[in-house]
Order: sequence, then C-alpha cells, then structure tokens
Amino acid sequence: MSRVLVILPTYMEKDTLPVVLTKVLTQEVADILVIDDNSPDGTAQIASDWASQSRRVHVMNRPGKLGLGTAYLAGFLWGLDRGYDCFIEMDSDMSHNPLDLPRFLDEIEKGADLVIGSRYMRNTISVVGWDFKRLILSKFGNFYASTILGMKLSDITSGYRAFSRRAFENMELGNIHSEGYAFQIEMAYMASRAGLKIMEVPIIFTERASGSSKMSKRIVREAIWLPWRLKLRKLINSFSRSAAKDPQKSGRRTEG
Ligand SMILES: Nc1nc2c(ncn2[C@@H]2O[C@H](COP(=O)(O)OP(=O)(O)O)[C@@H](O)[C@H]2O)c(=O)[nH]1
Ligand SMILES: [Mg+2]
Repeated sequence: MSRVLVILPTYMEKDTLPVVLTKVLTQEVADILVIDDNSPDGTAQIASDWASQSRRVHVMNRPGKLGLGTAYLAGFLWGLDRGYDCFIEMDSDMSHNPLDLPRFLDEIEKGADLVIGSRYMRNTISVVGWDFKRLILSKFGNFYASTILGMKLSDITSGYRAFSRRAFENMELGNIHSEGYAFQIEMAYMASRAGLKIMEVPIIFTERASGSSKMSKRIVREAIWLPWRLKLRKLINSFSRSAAKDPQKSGRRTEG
C-alpha cells in the first residue's frame, strides 16, 4: 500500500485524540489528518502540537461545528490533492481500534474500493458498552436503511471505513450533502451505484470512555429520511435519462 491517509474528525476530543494519534502512528504506512471544528476544549491545539512533532500528522482547522460529513469530504479532497491512494475514516474517541487498520488495507490491496468495519457480521454483535436502547437504534437503523436501499451490508452506518482513491474518482463527491449516519449510508449507496467493490471486515466497536457523543435527534431524523431521498433521486435521474433518450415520450417538443 503506497500512501494511506487516516482522517480523524474531532469535536471536543482532547482526552482521546492523543491516544488515537499514538496508536495510529504505530501503523507506519499511515499519515494522519485531524479535522477540528474549533472545539472549545482546545483539541485543535493538541493536534497542532502533535503536528509540530511529527511530519506524518496534519491539521485542518475549521471555524465552527460544520458536521461530520463535510469534515470527511474536506479531508478526502485534501488527500486527493496530495496524491494519497487510500483514505480511512476513523472516530477520534477510541471506539475504532487503530490496530485493525492492516485488515482494511489488505482488502483495499486485494481490489476493494470501500471496506466497511462491521459490528454485525455473521449475525453477531461486536459492540462493547452500549445499553439495549442504543443497540436497538443501531440495529434497526441498519435494517431500515439497507432494506429500503436494497443493499446487502451488515453495517451500513458504521463509521470505520477505508476507501480507495479510485472510489472517489468514480463517485460524485460534490453531490453528497448529508451528515452523521446519513453520510455513511449515502457514501455506501453512492459507491454501490458507481459499481464499486464493497467489502466488510469484522470489527469490535467500543463505546467511548470519555467525552460525549455528538449524536442528536437531528442526525437521527436525517438518517430516517435519507434512504427515501436517495430512492427519489434515483427515480428522477432515471426519468430524466429516459426523457433525454426519447424526447417525444416525455412530451417535449423537439422542433419548431
Ligand atoms: N470535525 C468534526 N468532527 C465531528 C463533528 N461531529 C462529530 N465529530 C467527530 O466524529 C466522530 C464521531 O462522533 P461521535 O460523537 O463519537 O458519534 P457516535 O460515535 O455516533 O456517538 C468523533 O471523532 C467526533 O469528535 C463535527 O461537526 N465536526
Ligand atoms: Mg463515537
């Protein structure tokens, strides 16, 4: 694997970021881009201190909390411009184990374009520290989105992922506007629509031990609507494509 960029979005992660950075840096192939949204707890300063100690750590500072989806998109573009071949999405709260990275990279090397770290592969539940309500929300959310979109993934909302450079070259990143879980669903769906190879690898997800989750009702609502929005978009696109092929069918005049 030539050049790997691990993108770490941060909002108020001052306690966990140093632990994640330490562990990711043990993976020699990977550079890191921390994208901080002006966290009031000083996370950006911690990231900058690490960047000044290691040439493998980079920081992007954004002016305010602009959301997880836009953070990742900004990170993907940053890495594409700088010639990275593989892009990793990873939470900065130690829920995703950086030591799992080689398994993601193996799949990319074998030809996958999107590798999803799944908490639910082979009908198991590999989550530590969630209460029943949180687990049901995640399991139901997965079932709901995958069923509506007709996708056979065990964990379509997981945020631990690897993308090949080719994935982004074949997906229209400019059309992606969602945040939180919806962002993960939309990226998987767009990858599948682009005919890219999607694989899952099993992971163990551990709920954060410090700091707090940024999940909100708005993020859940967005994820509820997203599959329907994607289906509608597909319908409109296929209608406009068939109208372009056969203008008379759509009732448009072609002459005079
Ligand atoms: N830059 C940035 N990072 C964010 C934002 N929202 C969440 N994050 C980060 O995204 C990761 C996942 O968020 P988290 O709150 O842990 O979500 P949860 O795991 O679903 O509870 C964490 O590293 C957060 O710090 C945001 O608006 N901007
Ligand atoms: Mg988390």
